[in-house]
Amino acid sequence: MAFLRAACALVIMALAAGIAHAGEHTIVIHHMELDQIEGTMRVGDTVTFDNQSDMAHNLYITYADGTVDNLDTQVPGMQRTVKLRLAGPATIRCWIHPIIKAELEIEEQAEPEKR
Ligand SMILES: [Cu+2]
Repeated sequence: MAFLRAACALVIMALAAGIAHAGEHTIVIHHMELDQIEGTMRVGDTVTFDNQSDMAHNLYITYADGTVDNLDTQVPGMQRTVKLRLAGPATIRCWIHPIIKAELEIEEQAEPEKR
């Protein structure tokens, strides 16, 4: 019985950890560059781009399979949010300013072991 309760507690803890893994990240857009990307990005995480520059941007993210999520135009002061949907290397770029480019590595969702 005690074993069963312990196993149950483990499952609940694992579930809670899984929920906690759906992280939220914010990346500030400066004049012509993005903030450094920090922390581990995982599938299911949301990334909010905060345009603190004085010009409009239109970011898009290209996933490992070549598919694209377009964030549409964001004028100064506007935030746009994207939910990461595929693991692997990805690239963030701006349609308007090809000089803006950031690489990121998206990890699988709810990976139990930590590096
Ligand atoms: Cu731009």
